[in-house]
Amino acid sequence: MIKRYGIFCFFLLWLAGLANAPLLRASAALSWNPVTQNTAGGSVAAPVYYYVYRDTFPSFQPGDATFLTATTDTFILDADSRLDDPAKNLFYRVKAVDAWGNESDYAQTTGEAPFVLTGVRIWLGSAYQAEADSMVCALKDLDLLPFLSPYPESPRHAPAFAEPPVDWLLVQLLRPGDLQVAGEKSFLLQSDGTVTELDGKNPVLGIPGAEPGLYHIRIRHRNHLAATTHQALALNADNAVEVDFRADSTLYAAPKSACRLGPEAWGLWPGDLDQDGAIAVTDYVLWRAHAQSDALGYQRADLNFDGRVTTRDYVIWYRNARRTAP
Ligand SMILES: [Ca+2]
Ligand SMILES: [Ca+2]
Repeated sequence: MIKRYGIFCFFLLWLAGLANAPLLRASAALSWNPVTQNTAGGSVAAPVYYYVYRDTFPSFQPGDATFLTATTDTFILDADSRLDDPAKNLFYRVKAVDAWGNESDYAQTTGEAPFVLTGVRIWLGSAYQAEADSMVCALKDLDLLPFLSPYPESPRHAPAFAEPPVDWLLVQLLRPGDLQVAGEKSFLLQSDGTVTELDGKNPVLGIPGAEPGLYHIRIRHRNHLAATTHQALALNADNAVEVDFRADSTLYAAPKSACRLGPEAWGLWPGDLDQDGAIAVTDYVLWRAHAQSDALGYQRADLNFDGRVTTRDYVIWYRNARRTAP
């Protein structure tokens, strides 16, 4: 029988001056309460080892690829160079294993920044195919999707695509009231509408920078109209609250921001090339500027995702500009 242990974890980040280094280097101290008894109140077979796992996003899965160290101490000092990178946050998980191989649950994920978890499903208007009830994107087959996120607010880099996604998305948390961005992160959109981590599978999205609380979720795509949840949702760091924009138009804050794609399918309107929140003449101007070239590539004005900017993209803009006009 495997006995379970409870374990609690603490995290501290500080800047340490190295003797011969003129610059301050960041270090992270991670400590936890020792495990002394199992959940049935029995004693623990010493020695107890603590396994520490580390990665750059909060919803990472502990495993061989993320294993950092095993120790009988109840703390570690981490000096990974990524701690010095303001664009990256490191997160840690710890579990205890006793001499008999009994394991604790993982302590709650902790790290450089507070975070909340969510899950999002959504369709992109110009990629959705009603017959298949999924999205197709020629950019996948043409090998034109970049490994670097196109959103400078969250410049993530995917090492590789196991299965090419439809595109990159930016998930933002907006504070109720002033609607300012409290946290944002780039993720990948899969053809079934699921937004995932960079492995293309993990649907739990960790948004760093935000304490647990109430947030509107806004989904941004580089050439579609953004959508925001009508209601603020109570998000936390333990369970991912799921939002399915595909099935319910009442989820959208502005009724016109929900693009009807089928009897019960909703998604984002294609056409907001300049990302100003409207499909208007300024988007047409951008389209026209890019339509001068016959270049094949990952282009904002390519609304139908075939790799080129042509009149087919203009037709999509024209149709949607009329429908979404105020
Ligand atoms: Ca626009
Ligand atoms: Ca096109």
